[in-house]
Amino acid sequence: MNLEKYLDITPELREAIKNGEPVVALESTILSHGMPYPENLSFAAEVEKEIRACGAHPATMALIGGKIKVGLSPEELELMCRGENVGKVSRRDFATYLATGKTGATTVASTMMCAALAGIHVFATGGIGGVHRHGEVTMDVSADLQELARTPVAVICAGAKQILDIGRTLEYLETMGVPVIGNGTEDFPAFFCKKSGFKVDYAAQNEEEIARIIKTKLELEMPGGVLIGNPIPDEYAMDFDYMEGIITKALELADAQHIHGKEITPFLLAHIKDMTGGESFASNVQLALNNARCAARIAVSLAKM
Ligand code: PSU
Ligand code: MN
Repeated sequence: MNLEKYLDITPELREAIKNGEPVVALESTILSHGMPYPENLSFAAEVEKEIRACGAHPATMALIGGKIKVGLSPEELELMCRGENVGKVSRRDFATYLATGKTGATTVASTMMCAALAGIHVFATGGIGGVHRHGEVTMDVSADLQELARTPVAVICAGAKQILDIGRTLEYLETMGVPVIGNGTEDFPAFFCKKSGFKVDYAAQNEEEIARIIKTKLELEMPGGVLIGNPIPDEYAMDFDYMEGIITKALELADAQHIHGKEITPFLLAHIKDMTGGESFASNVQLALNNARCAARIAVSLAKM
């Protein structure tokens, strides 16, 4: 593998990874395609600050100028947050973007690829992609799930949005052998809501226990990741039925406008945000910060083992 040609790791992260210090990977699709400018810029700064406050190094990923960027400069963060001519890169798009030098924001799937290539084991995001509603007909299943089946990176998320078929998403993960662990909860969370109506495989007591599970899986050299469901803090949680109503409307709109493929997730996210006003956005920011803290604590525990 001619990795050095493509991999561009900041000096800080290169040193940290070499020394086995805790590092938390972050995605850039959440910035470029999930949040408006300039709020995403404040969020990007805040999430990195929270990770540092917990004693870990943040590593935001992106594809820029034919390079896999591990850790972004302030200018690169600005570029990703402005999101002009920034594509959404999943595994399928990875080589094309590197070969053409196009600017790409990384999804959960491609951020896991970047993390694994750089030697990072822990990654914090907001929500993962999954099996879409009616996915059994459309076959729209996010590449995030397949990546969790193959790439050894632990992903800390607030579950999956109700835009997805959460039951089938969990069935898929079970088939693919991906452990789904709750951080102090038996419920698999539904992003804005603490409960989805579905259970996790195992309710871990705390981040240290989660780190032990990740460590064991790494030592066994089992392929694939671990998915950690970390529920949104109480004070920011939203009503499940209220969100169901909003999401049904957003799905109807997508249907009427024939939105398909990689466009559907950003389309639904943007419309949910418009229809709920600022409320869901504030919740989105808080759950992502909460996941970053959880991931940093896991990374710190893992580094000690
Ligand atoms: N779900 C969210 N917010 C997001 C995404 C999903 O609630 O920002 C983004 C993530 O980057 C995720 C991607 O990896 O969308 C999934 O896209 P697709 O369904 O096209 O695989
Ligand atoms: Mn899809």
